[in-house]
Amino acid sequence: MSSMTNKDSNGHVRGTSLFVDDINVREGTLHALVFDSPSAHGKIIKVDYSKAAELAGVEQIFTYKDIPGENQIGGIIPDEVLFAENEVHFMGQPIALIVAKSLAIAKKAKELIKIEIEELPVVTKAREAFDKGLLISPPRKFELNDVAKGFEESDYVFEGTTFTNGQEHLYLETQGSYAFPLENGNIKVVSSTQGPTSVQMTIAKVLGLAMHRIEIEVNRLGGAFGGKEDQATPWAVMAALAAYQLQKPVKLILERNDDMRMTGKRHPYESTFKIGLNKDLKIIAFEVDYYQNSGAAADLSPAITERTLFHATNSYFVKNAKLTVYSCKTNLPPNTAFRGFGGPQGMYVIEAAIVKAAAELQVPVSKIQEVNLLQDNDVFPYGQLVQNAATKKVWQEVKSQFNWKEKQKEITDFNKENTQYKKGLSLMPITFGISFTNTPMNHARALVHIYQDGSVGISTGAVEMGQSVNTKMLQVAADTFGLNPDSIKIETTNTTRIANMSPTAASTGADLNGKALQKACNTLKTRLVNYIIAANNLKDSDSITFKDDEVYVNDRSIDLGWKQLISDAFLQRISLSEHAHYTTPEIHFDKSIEKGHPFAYHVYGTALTVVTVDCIRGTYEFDSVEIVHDFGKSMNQGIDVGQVEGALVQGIGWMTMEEISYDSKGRLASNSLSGYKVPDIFSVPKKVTVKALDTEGEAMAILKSKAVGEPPLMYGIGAYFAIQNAIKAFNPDYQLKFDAPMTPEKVLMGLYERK
Ligand code: LUZ
Ligand code: MOS
Repeated sequence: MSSMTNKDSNGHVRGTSLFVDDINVREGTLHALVFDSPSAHGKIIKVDYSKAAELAGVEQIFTYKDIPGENQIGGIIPDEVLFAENEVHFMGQPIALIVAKSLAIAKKAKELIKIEIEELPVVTKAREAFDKGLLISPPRKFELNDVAKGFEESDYVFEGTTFTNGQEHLYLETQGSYAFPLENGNIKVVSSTQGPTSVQMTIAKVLGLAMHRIEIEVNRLGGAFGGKEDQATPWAVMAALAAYQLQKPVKLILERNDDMRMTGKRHPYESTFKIGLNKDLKIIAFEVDYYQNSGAAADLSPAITERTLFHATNSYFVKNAKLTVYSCKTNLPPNTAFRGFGGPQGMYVIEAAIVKAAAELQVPVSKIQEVNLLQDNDVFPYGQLVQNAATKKVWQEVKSQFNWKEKQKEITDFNKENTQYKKGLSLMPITFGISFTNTPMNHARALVHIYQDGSVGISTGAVEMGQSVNTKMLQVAADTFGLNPDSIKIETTNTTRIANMSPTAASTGADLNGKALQKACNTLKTRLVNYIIAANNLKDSDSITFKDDEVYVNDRSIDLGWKQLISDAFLQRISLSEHAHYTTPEIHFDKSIEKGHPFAYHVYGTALTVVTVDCIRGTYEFDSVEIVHDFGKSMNQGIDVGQVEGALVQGIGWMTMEEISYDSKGRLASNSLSGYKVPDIFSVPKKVTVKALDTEGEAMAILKSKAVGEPPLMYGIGAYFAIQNAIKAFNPDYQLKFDAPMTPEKVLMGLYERK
C-alpha cells in the first residue's frame, strides 16, 4: 500500500486532468477581466467607463455600485472591499470587472477606461508604516517568564536586525473561477480555491444571499501553496456577481502578470532581536520585535502573526522570552498564507541570533544550537509542554548518518586548498506544530457511499492541489474496507456534500479529512460486520476482517466477496452511506493569556546543507542537502519524500534567489518570470537525501503518518547560513548580514567587502 502512486499522475502526464480553465464551457459563456488601480494609494476623482461600455461585445462593467449585498471580502477583519469605492490602497487593487463576449474584447475595453486619481503618500516598508502608526491590528505578544531578568542573568547579550523578503507563490495554475446561474436564482461556482467554504460565505455576503443558494465545486488545483487559501475568493466572487446579475455563465481566469501584480505573497518581515546566553551557551533570554509587512488589508495576517510567535523559538528551549509581532499596513497587495504561514519568518530570526552569538563568542554555531535543543517537559513560550520530542534524535542522526564531522574537515581542507571556490556548511533543525493555530478550525467531515454493486464513492473537505491528498484519502478507505483502491472513487470537493469546511491548509488536510473518512468507513464496516454476524449465526467474539475484497472470519475465508456482501446487505435494507465528523482532541488555546496546548503534535527534522560558492562570480551550487525527517509512520513514502523535496527547494528559493521588488511608488518590479527567478532543475541541490526517523508514529496523525506539507520548507533556511559560511571562508573582512534572499549579487558584494 505504501508504494501506491499518486492517482493523478497518469492524467497529469497525459494532459487529461481537468483544471478550472479546462472545463467545457456552457453556451453563451462570457469572459471577465479585472480593471485595477494604476496607483498604490490615492483618491479616485473620476472613472469614465463610457467608451469601454459602448464597445461592441461588452456586456456590462461591474463596479461596487452593482453589488446587491456588502462590498466586503475581509475574512478575519472586515477591512477589504471587493471593488474600490473612493480610494485605492495598492497598485493592482480591483476597481471594476469588465464582462464581454471574449477576453480580447474585454482587454480592448480595459484600455478605453479613463481614471483620474489624486495621489496620496505611498508606504511600502513595514518599519516605515510602523513609525507612522499604520497597523492592521493590535500587536500580539507571547511572553515566557521574565525576559528583563533573563538578560540580567545572561553572561553575554547580543543584538541585531534581520530581514526576510516575500515570496511569489507561482502556482502553475493561476487564480480562476467559472460561475453559472442555476434555477431559482441559485449559483454554482467552480473555483480554484483551497477554501470552498470561504468562497461560498463571501459570495453569500456580497450577493446578499443565504449560503445554501451557492454551491462551490473544486476538482483540483494546479498548485496553491497558501496563495489560494484566502486569495482565490475575490475572483470567484466577481464571477458569481456577474453570473448572478446577468444570468449567464461567466469565466474569470487571471493571466500570469495580472496574478503576480494583483495578489499578495509571503509576508516580508523586518525584525530586531536581542539574545542572552550564559557561560554554558544556554539561551537564557530572547526578545524580538517582528515588523510584518501585511500589505493594504488584513487578509490572513492576524493568523500568520500567530504562527510566527508559535515558531519563534524553533527547536530550542528558551527560558525567558518576549516576542511581539506588529502587523504593519503598507500600500502593497495584502500579503497572505504561504507554506509555513509566518513560521519560517519566525524561525529565521532565532537562527540568525544564534549565528550572531556564535560569531561574537567564536564558538561553532552548531554548539549553541545543540545545547539548546528541546527535550521532553520543556515548555514552549505558548505554554504547551514538549512531548515525544525527536529534536535531539534527528539532530544526532543527521550528524552520524551523514558524517558531519568528516564533512567539516573535508570543507576546511577544501577551503585551504582552493581560492576560487569555497564551501560552507550548516545544520538546520526544525520543529513545526500541527493544527490550525485557531482551535475552532480543527474539524472536518467525510461522506461515504457504497453503491449496490460494491463500488465506493468518497467525498471529503480536502482539496487536491498536487500534494496527493486524494491518493491518501483513497488509501484510508482502501485500508479500512480491505478493498482494492480501483473500486474507490474520490469525488470532487463540493459544498453541497461537505458543509462548513476549513480550508485545506496548515498541513492538516490529510489528518483532519482522513480521520473523518476513517470514522465514516469504520461505522459502515461495523454495520456490515454486525450484519455478517447475524446472517451467519456467528458469535460476537468471532473476529471478522475485510481483506483483498473478501470477508474473513477468524482469519479464514468464508467465500464471501465484498460485492456479494454489499448486494446482500442492500437487499436487507442496510444503509450503505455514512457521513462523519472529526475534531482534533485535546487542543485548546486561550488568547487572553496567550497560553494553551494549540498543537496536536509537532514534526521534527534536521537538514545538513553543503554549498560551493564561486568566488569570482558570486554564484553558488548546493553540493548536498541531507535530511533526517520525522514522518511518523509514513503512509506513502513516495508522496511524503516528494513533499520534503519540493518544500526544501521552495525554501531554498525563498532564502537565496527569489527577490520580490516593489519600487517606491508601490509598483511590482519583479512582475514576470523574466524578472523573478525561481529555482529550476539547475538550482536544485546536486544531492538530496531524505531519511525517515525510525519511530512508532503518532496516534493523532492519520494512520500514524505525520503531516508533511509545510515543515520541510524550513530546511531551506539552512541554505542562507551555509552560503554565508562560504563567504566568510573567502573574506575575513565579511560582516554577518541577515538579509534574505542571499542572491548572487549580495554574495559577490560580500566576497569583496572591506572593513
Ligand atoms: N491557515 C490558517 C494556515 O488559517 N491557520 C493556520 O494555522 C495555518 N497554518 C499554516 C498554514 N495555513
Ligand atoms: Mo497554507 S500556508 O494555505 O497551509
